[in-house]
Amino acid sequence: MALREIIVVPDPRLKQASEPVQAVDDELRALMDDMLETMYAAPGIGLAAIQVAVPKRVIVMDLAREGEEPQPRYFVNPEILWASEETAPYEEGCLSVPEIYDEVERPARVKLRYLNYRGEQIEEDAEGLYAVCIQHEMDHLDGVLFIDHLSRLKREQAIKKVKKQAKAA
Ligand code: K1U
Ligand code: ZN
Repeated sequence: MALREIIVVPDPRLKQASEPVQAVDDELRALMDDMLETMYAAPGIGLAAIQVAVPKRVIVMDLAREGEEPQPRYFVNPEILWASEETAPYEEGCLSVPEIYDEVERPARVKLRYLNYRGEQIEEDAEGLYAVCIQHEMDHLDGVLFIDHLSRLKREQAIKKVKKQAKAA
């Protein structure tokens, strides 16, 4: 396993749509292993492949709290089959927009279909932080960042702040 570099705004690769995966094979599992290690090291609770500059429709996630057993989850070619009309707000962050947090309103519950680490097709319902995180990560697969859900002013301020941090580093 290896740590990969997480790309940050305004890197144009974050705006590109990712390609569907053709096969869940050992090469893809090696990418998912690297992504999980990179996500834990950041630290974060989710990561899309494009954040490590790989334009594939792959996501990793672990929503276990500190002190709990790790619960790694892997999503290949995820699809949202249904989203609730009811929405819920959540203060989101993103490893590709470091140190910026803001409230985003999204459907409160979704039904998902995806392939897991073994390539098996899974359908399940998500709510709470799971629903927030999978929608945030699936946005990445379509080149959408959580700041794209904010006003233009807030988005431009966020990018300016990240650029300033990068210069100071
Ligand atoms: O960059 C990402 O896509 C990961 C992002 C996921 C996310 C967080 C909050 C709402 C929606 C999606 C993060 O993991 S940001 C870091 C973070 O939330 C966190 C880090 C350490 C402990 C707990 C949370
Ligand atoms: Zn993100």
